[in-house]
Amino acid sequence: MQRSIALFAAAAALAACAGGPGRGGPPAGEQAPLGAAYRQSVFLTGASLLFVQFDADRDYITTRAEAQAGAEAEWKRAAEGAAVLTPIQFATWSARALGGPNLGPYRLAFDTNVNNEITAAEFAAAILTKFDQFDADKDGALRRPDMSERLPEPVRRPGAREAGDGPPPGGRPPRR
Ligand SMILES: [Ca+2]
Ligand SMILES: [Ca+2]
Ligand SMILES: [Ca+2]
Repeated sequence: MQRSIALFAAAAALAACAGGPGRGGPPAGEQAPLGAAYRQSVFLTGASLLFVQFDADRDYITTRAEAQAGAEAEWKRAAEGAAVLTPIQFATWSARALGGPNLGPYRLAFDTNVNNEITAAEFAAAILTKFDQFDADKDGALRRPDMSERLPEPVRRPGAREAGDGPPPGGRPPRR
């Protein structure tokens, strides 16, 4: 008898933990968009690290002017006096500034003419292009929520089990 009570208590404690901090936190009206955001797999890339770094006056808002000045300063750090960045130099900078080659933005986003060299102009343009992508309301300012990105929605065809898995079952008639 004692034992089963103890087990029940442990199970209840586990269930409470599983509920997480969301329970009893913000009102339901505020919680709904957060839940939706999690379902849409929101993530941050190396670009957000840059724009946070470029927020020179630390007001949690990166203006386009701050981004431009930041890009110019970052170019000097990345190029270390060189006229262009080679792929190896870019990889070195990317590891330091962006957290590595897998977080993006990627080298080809900078090397727009694909000649294996990144110029100062290409470097700044790539950063400002990313700024403009993030700046959805086009007010020339990025706030932290603007910097999160979402995984693309998986393409689901009616009747298909998984994308690229062949024709949907029972869909088209067999080939003759
Ligand atoms: Ca700022
Ligand atoms: Ca180039
Ligand atoms: Ca904005």
